[in-house]
Amino acid sequence: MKSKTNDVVFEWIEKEKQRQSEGLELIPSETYVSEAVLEAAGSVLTNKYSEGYPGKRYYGGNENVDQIENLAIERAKKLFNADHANVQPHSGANANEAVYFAWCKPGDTILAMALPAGGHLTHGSPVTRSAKIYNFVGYGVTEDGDIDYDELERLAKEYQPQLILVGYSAFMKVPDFDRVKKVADEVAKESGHEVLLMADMAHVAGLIAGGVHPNPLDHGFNVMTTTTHKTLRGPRGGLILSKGTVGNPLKKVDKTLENIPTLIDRAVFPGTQGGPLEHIIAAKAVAFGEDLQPEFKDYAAQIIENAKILAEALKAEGFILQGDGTENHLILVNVKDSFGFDGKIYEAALDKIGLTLNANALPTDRGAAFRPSGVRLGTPAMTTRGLGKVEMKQIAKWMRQVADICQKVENTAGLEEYADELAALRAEVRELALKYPVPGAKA
Ligand code: DSN
Repeated sequence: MKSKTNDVVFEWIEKEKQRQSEGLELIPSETYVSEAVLEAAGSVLTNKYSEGYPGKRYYGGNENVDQIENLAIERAKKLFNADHANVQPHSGANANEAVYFAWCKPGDTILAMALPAGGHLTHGSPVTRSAKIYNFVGYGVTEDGDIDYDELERLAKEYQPQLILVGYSAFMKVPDFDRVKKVADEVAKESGHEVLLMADMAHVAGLIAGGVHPNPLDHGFNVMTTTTHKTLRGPRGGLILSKGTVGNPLKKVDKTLENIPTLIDRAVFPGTQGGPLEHIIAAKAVAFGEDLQPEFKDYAAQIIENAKILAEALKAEGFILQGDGTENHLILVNVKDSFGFDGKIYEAALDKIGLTLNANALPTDRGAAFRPSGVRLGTPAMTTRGLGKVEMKQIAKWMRQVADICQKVENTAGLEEYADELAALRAEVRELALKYPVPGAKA
């Protein structure tokens, strides 16, 4: 839809539509929302203040907003077999922050996957606010890329954390939730305090909703956080799901695992956020409605199938993969060991041909965040556009051709020498991309 105004902003939006349409999006945390999700996100609901919760607002005029937020909550609960859903977090970071705030007091210990192992910034990276408030202890991954469960158990027994977190943004295995639950039960018994089990499933929430990945809430976890814009194909935002008794968010409750739904509501508002983004909550409700449809199960299954095909094709082209493949939507390529250059130059070169992914540190990188040895890619976006087996193999071929160019240059500036080759590849990518339109990017 073309804007009716002449503001230059809309020229840039049109250019972004073109960029998205003419390129292939391989960033594993991105996908494309439906036109219905876009419409809700761009609606008049953005005009409304709704602090509080449905039926318990601090402003009048919320009769329509209440219906929408309740629908978002009910759909989210159904998708994840949860007793409670808080749909107000503005982002995944806010969702995580609210859970820590709901359960922990300053100085409490949280055991989470370390950032270099594939964890997330909000899981205790020293540069975050949470890390200054809580005592984060980090577990790692084994050589084959799985969670180091022995280390997790050893650290849990040693530090007796109040909260154990399973979650990640660069991890390609399916976690053993039962094993972590067993560790939490043992820590609770030995320490005498309850241990909150939290899963940050931002990357794989759509796979869980689609029934092709286990649901931590079905394996004894108390809380699951996620963003809504990754595999769930919703608007940019956060979501917290939990098991327990749902109480009145305006009333204080005891700090028990059973009360975690109410503790979370109070931690989101007024604990850590003000007015909810009801236009985004409406878009979440629309997306969750789409995620409940049978076709979404096909989408989720196809994401994994495409990822496995792409992983095998990359291996056949000479790429070394972390964990030697993938069990979900995400692939970590060790470009340094494969071809001798770093992830940053490879990211820049692929950008030039319209393949978008991101340079990413590998667990073996130490303090090399700006020149990491790997790149991270995935299939949620390409699967939404309808690409399949043939196209996955073609993408691997292009990636090898670009790798061959990168091997011949010293730095990003050196790519200029190969501008003609890169332009020819760019034209091939564009031709394929335009055959698979981006939902919502029509002229
Ligand atoms: N930035 C997201 C990702 O790309 O994984 C996580 O928040």
